[in-house]
Amino acid sequence: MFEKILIANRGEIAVRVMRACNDLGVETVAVYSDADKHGGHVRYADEAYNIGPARAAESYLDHDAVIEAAEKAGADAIHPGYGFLAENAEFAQAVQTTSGITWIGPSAESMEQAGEKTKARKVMQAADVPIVPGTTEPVETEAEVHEFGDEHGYPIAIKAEGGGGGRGMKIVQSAEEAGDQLEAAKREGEAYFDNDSVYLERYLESPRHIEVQILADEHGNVRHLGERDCSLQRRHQKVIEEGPSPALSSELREKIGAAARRGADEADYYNAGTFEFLVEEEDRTDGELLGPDANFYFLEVNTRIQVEHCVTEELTDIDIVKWQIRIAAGEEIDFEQDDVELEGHAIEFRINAENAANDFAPATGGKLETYDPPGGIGVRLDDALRQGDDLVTDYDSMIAKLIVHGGDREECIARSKRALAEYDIEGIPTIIPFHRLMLTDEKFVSGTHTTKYLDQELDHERLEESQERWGTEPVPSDEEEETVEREFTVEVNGKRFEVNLEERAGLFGGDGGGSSGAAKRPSPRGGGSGDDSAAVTADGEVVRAEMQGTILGVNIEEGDTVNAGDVICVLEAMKMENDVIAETGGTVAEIAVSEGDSVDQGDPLVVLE
Ligand code: MV4
Repeated sequence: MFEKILIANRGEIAVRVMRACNDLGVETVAVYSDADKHGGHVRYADEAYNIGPARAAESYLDHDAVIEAAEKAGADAIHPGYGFLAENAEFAQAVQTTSGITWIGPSAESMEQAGEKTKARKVMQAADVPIVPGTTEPVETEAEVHEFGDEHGYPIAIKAEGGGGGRGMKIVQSAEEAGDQLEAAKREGEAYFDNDSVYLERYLESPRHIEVQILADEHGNVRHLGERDCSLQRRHQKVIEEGPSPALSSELREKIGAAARRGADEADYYNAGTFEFLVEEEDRTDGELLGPDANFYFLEVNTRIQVEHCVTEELTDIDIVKWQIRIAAGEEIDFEQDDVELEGHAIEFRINAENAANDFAPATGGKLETYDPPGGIGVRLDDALRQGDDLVTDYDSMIAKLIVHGGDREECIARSKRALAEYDIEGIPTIIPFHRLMLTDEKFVSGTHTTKYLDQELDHERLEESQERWGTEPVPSDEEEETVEREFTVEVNGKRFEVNLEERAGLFGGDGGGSSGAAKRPSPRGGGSGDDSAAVTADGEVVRAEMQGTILGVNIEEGDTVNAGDVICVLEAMKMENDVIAETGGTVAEIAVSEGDSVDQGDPLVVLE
C-alpha cells in the first residue's frame, strides 16, 4: 500500500478521497490555488501545498506544478478526483513516468482510447456490446450522410471524434440539413478538439441515460456494480442521480451490466470506470418496466471516478475510491460478481449554489452564514464547506452532495424530502428548492422522466413557486425594490412561534441590520461587478458568462441570426467545455470576447438584438 497520496483536486471530491486514504492508513497531501487558501480540502489534509493562482490553468491544471508538489511532499501516488486532470491521458502518462509516483486510475492508453469515439465503438463492437447504429469510421461527405439517412432514417446525430459529455454533436432532422450540419460539426470539432473528424449515429429522440459502474484490477478481474440512472439533466449537467434505475427490469439490468463487463474486459481496462448507455424508452403503463428486449446502446466510457459514484457505494456497500487506491497498489479484487448485491434504493442530490428560478444562475459570492446539514438514518453528506466559510466561485457551483438511501424507492423519496427539509443553508442560494419540487413532481416520482424532461417539459412557473416557498433568496423580480426577510422567534402564552417579517431592503443602510444571513440584499443577476456596462455598448439581450473560465471558441459573427438553443460560444471552466447557449433568438449586435479570452462570472459575452 502507498504511504502518502497527493490529491490533485479540491472541494468535496478531494475530501472524499482523503477519507478513503484515512481509512487505509495512508497520509494525505492537498494542493490548492490562491482562491482556496481556506478551502475545506486544505483543512482536511495532513499537509498542503499552494500550486498557483486562482485561474485553474495556472494551478489545478498545471501538470508540472502538481507533480512538483508530489515530489516535494514525498507522495508515492496521485489521485486526480473528477474534472481537472482526471481524464487527461498526457498527465496520467507524465505521472506514470515520474519515478516513485503511481497514477491512481486507468492506464494512459485506456484513457486515450476512450477519448477516441470511433475507436471505443469498435472495441465495444468486438466485445459484442451493442453500439448506437452508425459508423465506426469517420465520414467526409454530404453524400455519406444522405446514404445513412436513406438506410436508417432521420434524425441523425453527427458527432465529433474527440467529443463527449454533450459537446460536438449536431442533429440532422432531414436530408436538406445534412450539408450544413456536417460542416458545422466539423468546424466545432476542429475548433474545440483540434480534430475535424466526425462520425454518424442514429439519433434517439428521448432515451434514458443509464451508466454502469465498473471496477477492474490489473489481474484480469472485472466486476460491475450495477447501474445509475442519470436521466434528470439540465443542459447536459446532471442534477439528480439514482440507482437502481426505476425503469429497468432485473433481466435488462443484468444484460446491460454483463455488456459493460465484456467491454471492460475486451479493452483491458483497469481501475474504476463508467460505461454509459442510452436505453430506448417504450410505451409503458404504470409500474411496467423495460424488459430484456428493450434496446440499449453503448455511448462512451468515463475513465474516472464520477460525481455520482456515491449512489453505487450506498447500494453495494463497496467503497469505490478505496478500491481505486488498492487496485493502483496492485491488489486483487477480493469479491466475485455474484457477491455484488444492490440493496434498496439511493438518490444523490447535487447541492449547487445556484438559483433555479433564475435560470440556475450560479451565486456570484456570499458567505455560509448558516450551514446545518441533515443527518439521521439513510443520510450521507459529501461536502467540504463549513459554516462561516466564504463561497469560492472560481470553479464550479457544486458545494455538496446529499445521498439518501432507503429500503426501496418510496422510502428513499420520503427520507429525501425529510433530509432536504432539514438542510439549512443561509447566505447563498442553493437548488434545494428545486430538489424539493422534483420530489413532488409526478414525472420524477413515477420514474418516467427522460433526458429531455428538464429542458423541454418542466414549467418555469413551478420553479419560481418552489423558490418562493423553500428558497432563502427571493425570486428575482423586475421591481426596483427588493424585500428582505427577517426571522424572529416569539412566545405567545408560552407557545413558541417563528415569525418572518418582510421589509423593504432600502430601509437598511449598510449592514446596520444585524447578522442574519437571510437579511442580505440580493444582487440582481449579472449586476454584481457594477462596471461591466462599459464593456458592451449595443442594446439588447446580453448573454453573460455563467462561470469564470476561458473562451475556447466563438461560433457566431456580428450580424448572424441565432435561434434559441443555438451554441454561441464555448467556455472552458474546470476542464469542462460548456456550451453557452442563446436563451432567445435574435441578431448578433456585438461580440465582446474572442478565442482565448479569460472571463469572469457575469462578464458580458454577446449582445443579441
Ligand atoms: C445521443 C443522443 C441520442 N442519440 N446520441 C449527449 C452527451 C453526449 N455524450 C451524447 N449525448 C447524446 N447522444 C444518439 N445517437 C442523446 C444524447 C443526449 C444525452 C445523453 C446522455 C445524457 C443526457 C443527454 C441529453 C441530451 C442528449
